[in-house]
Amino acid sequence: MTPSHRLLLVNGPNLNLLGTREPEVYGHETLEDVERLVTATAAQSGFEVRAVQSNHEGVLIDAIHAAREDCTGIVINPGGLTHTSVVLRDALSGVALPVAEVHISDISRREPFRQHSYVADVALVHVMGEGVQGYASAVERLIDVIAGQADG
Ligand code: CA2
Repeated sequence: MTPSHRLLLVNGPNLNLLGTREPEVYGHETLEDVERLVTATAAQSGFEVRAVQSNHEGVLIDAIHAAREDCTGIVINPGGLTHTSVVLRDALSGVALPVAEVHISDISRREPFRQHSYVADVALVHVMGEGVQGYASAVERLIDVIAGQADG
């Protein structure tokens, strides 16, 4: 598999708890379901996926840096780091890969502290409030962006 056919899927803190609590906000699907959905969606376009979830900011940053070597795009749900982390944002902007930011819930309609994203302006694709299915939309739209960059 060539580097041009791989996406990095990043899920931030607490997303390992998906499917265990707060189903009214985050649904019933688990992190494993998310990773399976993203892998299947990407495979339809010939992309493979490397998935990482961590509750530790530095682990996420190291995975993003490593993506420079062999990935052409990043799909990320930064979890709560969305609203706090300049260092995560700097890592994404530093690797200069196209980024899709996904949120299961619609953060624009939740508490005021969730309404700002440090990641938003380094991402080319934004999906929120579509539930877990939003990861599939994000993958499709990111692959369109990558295909557009390759063409032009
Ligand atoms: O809507 C999203 O996808 C979020 O990124 C999820 C984050 C939250 O901090 C963001 O504001 C929006 C939280 C992820 C925690 O997920 C849990 C899932 C089940 C049970 C507990 C936490």
